[in-house]
Amino acid sequence: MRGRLSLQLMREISMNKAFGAVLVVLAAMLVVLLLVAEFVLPNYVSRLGRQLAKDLSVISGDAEATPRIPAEAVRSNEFAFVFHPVPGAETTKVAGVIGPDATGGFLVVEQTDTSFAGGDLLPLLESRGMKIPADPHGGIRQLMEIDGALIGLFGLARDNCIFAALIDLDRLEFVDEFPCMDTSQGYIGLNNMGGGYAVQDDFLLMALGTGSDVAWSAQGTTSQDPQSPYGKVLRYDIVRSGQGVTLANRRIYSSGVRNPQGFAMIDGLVLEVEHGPMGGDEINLIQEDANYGWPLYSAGSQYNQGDLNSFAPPDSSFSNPMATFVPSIAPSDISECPSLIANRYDTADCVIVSALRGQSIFIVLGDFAQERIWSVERIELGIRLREVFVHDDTLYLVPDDAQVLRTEIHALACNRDFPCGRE
Ligand SMILES: [Ca+2]
Repeated sequence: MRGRLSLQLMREISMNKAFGAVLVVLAAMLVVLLLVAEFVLPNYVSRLGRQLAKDLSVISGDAEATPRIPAEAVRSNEFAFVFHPVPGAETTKVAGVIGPDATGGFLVVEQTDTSFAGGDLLPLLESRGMKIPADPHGGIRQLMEIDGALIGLFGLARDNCIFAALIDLDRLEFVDEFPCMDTSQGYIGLNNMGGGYAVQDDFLLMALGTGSDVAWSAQGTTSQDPQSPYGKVLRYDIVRSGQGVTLANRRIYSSGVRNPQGFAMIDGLVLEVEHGPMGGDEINLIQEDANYGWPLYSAGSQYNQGDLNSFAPPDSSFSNPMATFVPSIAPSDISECPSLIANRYDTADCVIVSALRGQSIFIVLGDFAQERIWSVERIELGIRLREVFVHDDTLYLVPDDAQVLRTEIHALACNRDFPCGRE
């Protein structure tokens, strides 16, 4: 009995030992798991993270020279954008960027530039009694390239007037000179002379801003004056000859624009972005004989909170914008989408809008022939952008006070037809 008891006791003790050993092993395993969780897994995760960051971060060594450029990938809903500053392609306040050429170089023309391929502009202006006014800011507002020929839209001054002119920068010759606006009649806004152009086979569409004050009433404005080329989209015939390219037969194509900033040609359609009043920045589909309303009909209000503009009821004689940005973004340019983005949204038309004040790019989708916009996605970059363009299917951005940015795009959204990570 006693022996049985002690055997039983020994069994129990042995079982307790075994149980204790199991506990020790379990505790040891737990410690190992905790150690793995504490040290190994994070390393593994961070290795993945580092790899992802490496894949999606700026590789160019020039990134530090322009610290405001996003150093890491900026994500939209379905894409990651990585920005590579282009060495040497510095910009401050550009009138236009041409390139890249075969060597990867860009021609960057600043609004203050006076020396071009054709020579120094100042003696030519002096010989005609003209100058580039410092206030309001004159100079080249838009660089246009037509079959390789470069033509600039300038804001110039003479006597008591300020006016716009087109100058061939290769031959340093005047192509067109626009009427004088009397500076004694109030503020003249050379900053409102705008820009934006589109080449369509044998003609050019070019926007010319109001140039005049941005008052709400028609008084003192030019956009609704059928005699004035200001506040209009102008059409020129492109004349090609052995001497190169020149422009002829200027006429008003459409009217009622305020301060146009850029054009994009999408499947033969011309889209324009312009600076409107506060809450009235627009995307317009540019059509012959259309009137875009300024200053009689527009969304938004004055920046000084003065008189409100008329936006209701719609006046059928004016064309509504395809979209208005509220709050204002100061759109600076508009471009076709690179194919990676365009293909992702292949049932939609696609453009990218850049913004100064908005410091963003916007992916805009819609049915443009029907003047319909379905979505506007804002991608904040935190830098003022003056131009956006696509060259060889690569998206380029032109910021203020920084280098031209080549944009690398990765698809984040994916499915069978649209694999992840395509560039
Ligand atoms: Ca308008």
